[in-house]
Amino acid sequence: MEEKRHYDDSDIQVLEGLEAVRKRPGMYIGTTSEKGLHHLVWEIVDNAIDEALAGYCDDIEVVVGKGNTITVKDDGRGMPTGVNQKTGLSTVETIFTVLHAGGKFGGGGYKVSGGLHGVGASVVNALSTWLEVTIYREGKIYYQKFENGGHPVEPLKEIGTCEENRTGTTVTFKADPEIFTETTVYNYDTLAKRLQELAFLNKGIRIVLIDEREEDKKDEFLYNGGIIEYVNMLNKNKTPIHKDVIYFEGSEDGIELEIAMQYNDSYNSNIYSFTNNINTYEGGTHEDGVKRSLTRIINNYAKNAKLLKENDEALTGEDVREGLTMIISCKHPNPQFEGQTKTKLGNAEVRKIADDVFSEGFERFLMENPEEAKIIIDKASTAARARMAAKKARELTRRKTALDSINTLGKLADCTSKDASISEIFIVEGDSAGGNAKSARIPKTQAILPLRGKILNVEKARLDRALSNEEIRTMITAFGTGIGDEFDIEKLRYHKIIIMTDADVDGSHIQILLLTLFYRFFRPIVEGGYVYVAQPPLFRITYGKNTTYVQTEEELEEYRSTLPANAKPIVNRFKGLGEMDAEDLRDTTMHIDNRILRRVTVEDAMEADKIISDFMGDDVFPRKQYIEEHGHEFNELDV
Ligand code: 2B7
Repeated sequence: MEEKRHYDDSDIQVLEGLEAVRKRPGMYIGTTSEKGLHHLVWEIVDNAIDEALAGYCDDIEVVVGKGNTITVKDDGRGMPTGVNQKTGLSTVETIFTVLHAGGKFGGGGYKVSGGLHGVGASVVNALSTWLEVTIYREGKIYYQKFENGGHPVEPLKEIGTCEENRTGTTVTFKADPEIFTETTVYNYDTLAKRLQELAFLNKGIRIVLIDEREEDKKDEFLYNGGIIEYVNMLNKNKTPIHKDVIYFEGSEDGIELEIAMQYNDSYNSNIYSFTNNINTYEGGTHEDGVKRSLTRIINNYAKNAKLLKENDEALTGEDVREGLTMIISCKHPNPQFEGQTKTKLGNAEVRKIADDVFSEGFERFLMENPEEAKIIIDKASTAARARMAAKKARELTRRKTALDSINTLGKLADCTSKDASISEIFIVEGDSAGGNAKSARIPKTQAILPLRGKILNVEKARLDRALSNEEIRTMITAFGTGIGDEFDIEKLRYHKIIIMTDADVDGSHIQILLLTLFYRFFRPIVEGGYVYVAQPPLFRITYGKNTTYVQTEEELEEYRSTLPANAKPIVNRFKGLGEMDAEDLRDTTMHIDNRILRRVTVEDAMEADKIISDFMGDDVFPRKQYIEEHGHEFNELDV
C-alpha cells in the first residue's frame, strides 16, 4: 500500500530534531542514569494510559525482554495510520520522529498522564538503538521499524490482516547503551511500583508486568476501587479506627478531583497527592484546599455536636490530620507545576474546587455517620491535648537548654563560623567514629555530633515523646530551627546536615530513622535540600607511594586491573567508620575536595518514612529482614 518515498529536506529536519535529543538527552528526560532509563518506559506507558483515559483501552502490558528490551502493548484504537498533512509523513512516523507533535493526534482529548506532552514517543525513539511499532486497526496490521536513534528503516507498511475487532498499539524498543552509559538494565521493582501506582490512580485499567529475564516473574495490577484500594494498602499494616475508607469525587470546569481517606491509630499522617498521575511531593493547591476544608469541617461539626466546648481551643490542622492516610488525585487539563522539583501544583482555581468537593462530601459523611464522626473527633482532641503537653515539654526544654546548654550540647563539637551557608554538621554513628571525625574536621566550618546507639523509633512516638529523647533534643538545639509550629528555616545554623554512618545494616537503619525523623519534624530541611548522606569508602589500597580509596568490590577489581600483573598492593577493608583513622576519614569522606555527598531528596525521605511505618511499628523481625533486603537501596539512590 505504501509507495517508496525518497527522503527530502523535511526528513533531514526531522532527523536533526532527534539528533538534538541525542546531544542533550538530559533536557528531555532529566538524566541518563538508571532513572532516565526507566523514564523511557514511562513515556510510552503514558501514551497507553492516555488512550485508556480517553475511554478506549483497558488492558496494558509491559514486558521486559531478555536483552533488556521493553515492549508496551495496549488495546486502544491503534495509532492513526493515515498521512499527516503537515509533515507529509504517516501519522505514526510523525509521532515517532517529530518533536513537539503532542496533542495534535490525540483527537481533542487532553493529555493527563504528565510526561512530555506527546513528544515522549519521539524522544524514546531518538534514544533507542532500535524501535518497532505495530498497529492493529480496521482489520489490518501495520508495522514500522526505526534504527540508530530514530532513523526509519522503511515507511509504515501494512503487513497483514487481523480480526476487525482487534485494535491496539504495540511498541518495542532497546535503549541505546551509548546514551545510557551507566546501565541499560531495568529494575523490576521500580517498574512494578510505578505501574501499580498508575493502576491505583486509574481505576479499572489492567496493567500487567512480565519479566522475561526470569522465569514466572509477573504481576497484574487492576483496581476497580482505585484510590480506595490504595488507602487500604497503605493502611494494611496499621490499625484503622473506622471501618471503611471514605471517598469523594467531583469535578468543576473540567478539573476532576478524587479523595480517599482513612484514619489509623498511629500519630502521623500520610497524605499523598497527585496531579495527572504525577506525585506532587511538594503539595500545592489541591492539597491545601482539602486540608483547609478538613480542619474547618471537623471544627464546625465538633462544635455543633457539642464534642468541642465553646471555650475549647480550636483543633489545628495537625490535630485533625493525626493518623490520617489520604490520597488526593487531581486531573487537570492545564496543570502548572511549581516548586524546587516542579512537583507542586500551582493552579489557584484548584484550591476552591478541592475545598468544595471535599467539604460537601465530608460534611455529609459526618452527618450520616455519627459514630465514625465521634471516633475521628476524639482522635483529633487527643492529639490536641498531646500538642499542648508537647508545648509545655518544649518550653521546659528551652528553659533547660538556656540553663544547662553545656550539658545538652555536651557532645556537639560545634564549628566556629556563624555563617550558616558555609557551616556543616556531621551526624556520626558511634562515639569512636565521632572522635575520629572530631580530629579530622575543619573546626571553622565543620561541626560533629556523635550519636550514641540507635535513636528513638519515631513511629510510635508523638512529638512530646520524641522531645524527651536526649539525642533528638541535642539535634534540635544544634540545628537552631526550633520544631513543630515554631519551626523557622531561617534560623538553620548549618546549610549541610550530613549523615555519616557505617555502610552496613545498622548504618542503614540509623539513616532510615534519621531521615524519617527529619521528614516528620524538620521537613523543610529536606525540602530545601540541606540533608546529605556521606559516602565513606570500603577499601584503602596502598601501592608503593600511592594510596587510593574505593567504595565497592567492583571498583577494587577495576583498580587492581590497572596495576602490573605481579603487583602486590596492600588492601584494607574498613568494617566501619570507627576503623578508619582520622586521616583516612578526612581524605575520603569529610574533605570537600575528595568526598562524595549524596543529597537526600524528599522522595528518599518519604521512602524511609514509609519503611518505618510499614515495618517498624512493633514487630522486630520484619524490620531487620527488610533492611537486609532493602537497606542497600538507600546507598544506591542517585541524587
Ligand atoms: C499524542 C499521540 C502520541 N495516538 C492516537 C490514537 C490512539 C493512540 C495514540 C496510542 C503505547 C504503547 C503501546 C486517536 C497520540 C497518538 O492518536 S498513542 N494509542 N497508544 C500508545 O502509544 N501506546 C487515536 C484518535 C483516533 N484513533 C486513534
